[in-house]
Amino acid sequence: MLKTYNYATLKKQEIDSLIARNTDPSNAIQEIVDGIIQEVRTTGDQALIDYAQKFDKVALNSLYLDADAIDALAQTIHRDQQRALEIAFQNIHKFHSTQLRRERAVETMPGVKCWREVRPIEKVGLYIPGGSAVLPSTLLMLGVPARIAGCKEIVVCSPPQSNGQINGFVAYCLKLLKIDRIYLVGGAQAVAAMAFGTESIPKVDKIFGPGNQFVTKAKSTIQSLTNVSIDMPAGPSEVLVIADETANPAYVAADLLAQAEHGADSQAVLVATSQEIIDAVNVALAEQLPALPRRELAGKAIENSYAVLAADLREALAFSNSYAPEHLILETSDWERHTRYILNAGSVFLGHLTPESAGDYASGTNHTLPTSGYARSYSGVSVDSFVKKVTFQHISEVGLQHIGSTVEILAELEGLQAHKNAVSIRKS
Ligand code: HSO
Ligand code: ZN
Repeated sequence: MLKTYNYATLKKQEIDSLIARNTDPSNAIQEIVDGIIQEVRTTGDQALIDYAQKFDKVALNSLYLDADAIDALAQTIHRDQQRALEIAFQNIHKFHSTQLRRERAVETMPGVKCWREVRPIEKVGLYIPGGSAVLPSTLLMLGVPARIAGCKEIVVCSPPQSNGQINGFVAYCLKLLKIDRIYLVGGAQAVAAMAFGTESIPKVDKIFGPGNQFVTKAKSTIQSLTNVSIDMPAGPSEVLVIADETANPAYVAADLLAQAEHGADSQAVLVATSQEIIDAVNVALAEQLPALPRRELAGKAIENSYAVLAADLREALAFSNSYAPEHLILETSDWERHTRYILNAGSVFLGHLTPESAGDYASGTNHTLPTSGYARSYSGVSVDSFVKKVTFQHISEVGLQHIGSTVEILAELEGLQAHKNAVSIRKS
């Protein structure tokens, strides 16, 4: 049963506490992560082998699997599973390949030409979680845009299974992406290894990928210790479903549970335009939850979630914009008129036949998205995340005549004589 709040009677403070999520108030995680980072930084590969023993319960001979090992593992999965991964790969590729656009040069004044060119980030590190569910789809979501961007070196880390291998689905995705090595390192230690480099693992320029609280904390920590950047601060996954009287309660419940099964700390929020809808969704949740293999996790997540009763779709969207969900599903026949009011969301699913699962795997959009309210200011991962845009300019003789005196005056008013000279010397 979802706890229910009535939007009309909520005070600002209550809304603030409802939308707050994912904090580490005791700093306990930070302390553990700091220790791991320090250890990897000072003892490199040895620390990674020790942590594999401690956390993954495996004695590693080598910290990576090579192309032959990946090939062999990739062949262990069924043909229909290979096909499904190929279709997902193709759709993600199709959608992301339009994101590399060339911009036009701009002549800001006669003879003064400015433009931007796209350059790949040379070395990127992709973290593929192992934990309670192995997510080969995440490898596609990160690897495809990295390939399209043209990144030279793609370093992939994922925790080893107890047999010292990785799963066959991840192996098959590596083959689709033409990546011929995977490092068997998980957790905060993987992030530290890619940030500082070890004997085996190359240091990268940017680290991508979701993970548990330790991985997330490590990503935010290494930013202040190195010049390595990260895709975005990522917390537990979340969905907000908006439902009106046209919604099918069984579909709504299925979408909430698809989110809830990610982990006990996931949030699945329902915003509905009547109490009857909330009641019907609760009934459907009670029907569907017990049949799920991951019912324990999903049940806990549902307990930590809630429903909000809104007067209409506009009010529902106002709450959603404050919450800034990673995923927003609009389960209404009337979605078309409302999309323009969506301000803060990572990825949006429209109508009754568009489950989040489609975007999680195969429709083409990326599933690496801002959580914990960061959708207010961050976009999800795309080809943009794997490139820089470098500005260029060229000034001709005519251009220098046009812009010269403006620069001279501005340099002078800032008291920077050498700046002024750099122009004057060219004019005479
Ligand atoms: N919903 C997750 C992505 C995912 N779901 C992977 C299934 N596999 C975060 O967007
Ligand atoms: Zn998912």
